[in-house]
Amino acid sequence: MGLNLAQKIIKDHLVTGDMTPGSDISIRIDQTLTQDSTGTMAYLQFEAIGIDRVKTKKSVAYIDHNTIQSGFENADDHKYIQTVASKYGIYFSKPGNGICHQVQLERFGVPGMTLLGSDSHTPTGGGLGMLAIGAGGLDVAVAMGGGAYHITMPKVCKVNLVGKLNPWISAKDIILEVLKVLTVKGGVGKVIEYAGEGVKTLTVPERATITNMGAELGATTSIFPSDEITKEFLKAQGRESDWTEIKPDADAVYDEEITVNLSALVPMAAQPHSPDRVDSVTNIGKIKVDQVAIGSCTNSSYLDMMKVASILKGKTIHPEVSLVIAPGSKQVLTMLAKNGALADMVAAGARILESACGPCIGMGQAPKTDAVSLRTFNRNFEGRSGTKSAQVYLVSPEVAAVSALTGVLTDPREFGDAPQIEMPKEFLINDNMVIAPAEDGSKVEVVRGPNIKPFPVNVPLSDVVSGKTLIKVEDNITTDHIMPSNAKLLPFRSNVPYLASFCLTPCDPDFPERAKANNGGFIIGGVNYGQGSSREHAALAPLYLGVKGVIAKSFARIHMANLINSGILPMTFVNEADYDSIDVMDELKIENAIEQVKKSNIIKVKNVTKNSEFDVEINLSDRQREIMLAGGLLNYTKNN
Ligand code: MIC
Ligand code: SF4
Repeated sequence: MGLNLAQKIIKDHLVTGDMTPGSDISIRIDQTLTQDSTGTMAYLQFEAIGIDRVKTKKSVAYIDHNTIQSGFENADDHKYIQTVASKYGIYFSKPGNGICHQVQLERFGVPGMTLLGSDSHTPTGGGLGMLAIGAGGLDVAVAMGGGAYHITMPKVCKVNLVGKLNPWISAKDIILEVLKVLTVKGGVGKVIEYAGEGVKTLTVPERATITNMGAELGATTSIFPSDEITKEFLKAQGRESDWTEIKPDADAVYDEEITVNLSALVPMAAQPHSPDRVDSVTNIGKIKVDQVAIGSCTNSSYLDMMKVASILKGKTIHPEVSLVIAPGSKQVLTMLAKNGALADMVAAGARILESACGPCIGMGQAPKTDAVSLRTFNRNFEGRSGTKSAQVYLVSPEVAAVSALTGVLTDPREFGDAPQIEMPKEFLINDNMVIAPAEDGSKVEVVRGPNIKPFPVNVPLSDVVSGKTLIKVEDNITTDHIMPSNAKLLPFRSNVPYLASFCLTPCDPDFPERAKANNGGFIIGGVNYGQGSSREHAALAPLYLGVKGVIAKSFARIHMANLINSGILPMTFVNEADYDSIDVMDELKIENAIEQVKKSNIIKVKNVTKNSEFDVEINLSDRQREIMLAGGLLNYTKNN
């Protein structure tokens, strides 16, 4: 039986386990990446593990999220990351060099390798034929130390691409279509593997847009084959020697399959407040637009920016629209500056931002009250823009640029001829903002500013786990709800005690106080609890507040792993109706917890207040059970 692409790379990297979907496997990690908002914590944890030098083929630390320096905090964290990187053998990408995923694709990604990143959009590397996975910082720290990465062997879902995109339709419309079909939980436990004739019609940056936003499906990762087009891209990046062909066997078998006809796609938008609320731009209609934001790791490549510049050239944006553009990397920005496209954008009225995440994570450019904001980004969760009442629509660069001119959501096919942009034969290569680590790390002094506070570490599991129900939330709660991120809070990513006082406040402003007053307790969640980002702060802040367990209808992959890594029990209802019987402030109790976590899949939970009992499932591997007993991955790693 032939292997598909994902299975081939997993097989090449398999350390333990067998490749039956659903079983626990561990794989060797070739490359890691961190960014600054998760990186500070990841490196503090790496230091706590106590290894002298990273053991990976290449590890890179990026500064791209916390770039607004309205106080000393972000700059302190940058300095910490720069020095810790130098000491332990990690390349350091300076602020201004670009968004981690864009730069990793351009300069470091290698087909067939594994990449683990402390950011949920790490699967961008799948556009190059990498097995690129997002994880919590502690998992990345362990991988940097040479530890294997543990996952559940995913199912592989083939997305068969047929036909060819029509003018004005772009890669963003493909992934929006896939999101419409599969929804934000449709990818959980799966790798999304793209195949079919349509693959050949897509450039590497277009493929990367698709694999990037595969994160919104909840997928373990997404991947394209590495073919002649990949080779051309790497050659243009001066890295032809990094290329190898990687494709599925001719008789490869898949667990699932869907077909997307590229020729039938139309311009799409994801409506507020979920990336899967997708409809065509024509169906949504000509709503008035206040802000247009172009950039983010989804759509900030040279190709995307050139399309935008060509649409804007010689025109002026609508008087009532604020247009902001953040090119994805220094490479992209320099090329735009040299060929005049940047001048066309500025002349049209665009506000140019540095090459960083920026408005995508609420780092500036929060829209006005009740604004309609069109964004080429990947997430439109409520409040993520920095303005709770804003209505964010996710669109392609084409829809964004044309709408910035007309002032209303516009189907670009009304606009005339689509821009024709060629992939450059040579990208402009200048890696002078990537600092190589010191040869001898022992001489490097790690600089720690006052913003860096010790992070919480759990204690081994106790035999009776009890506490109050502190909050009960609905389906699809995101990590942006659990641990909000914006220009005011991101500077405190290395200060969990401070962050904890904002934990879950978008759902209930009193949650942190209630948790403290009751010495912690339980969180009750709905379906897909913890979707979205990889931020382990969404587990560390609850840990700091004393949360002992989360009982949900189902979990998102990375968040569940982060809960386990923090020693917080993730439990799912055996009978979903039990969700309805629990009220906030009910006292819950698990007796004989150590024995139950060691041996059983089903655990009995007493609702002391209601004088009743219900069953929950803990779907844990043997290793995860040991991690739970030890009180988290750090304790477990130290013990072993
Ligand atoms: C995001 O897009 O939500 C982030 C900010 O990049 C996060 C990481 C973080 O919270 O620092 C992610 O996607 O993992
Ligand atoms: Fe940055 Fe946004 Fe991409 Fe997250 S999704 S890495 S915040 S650009």
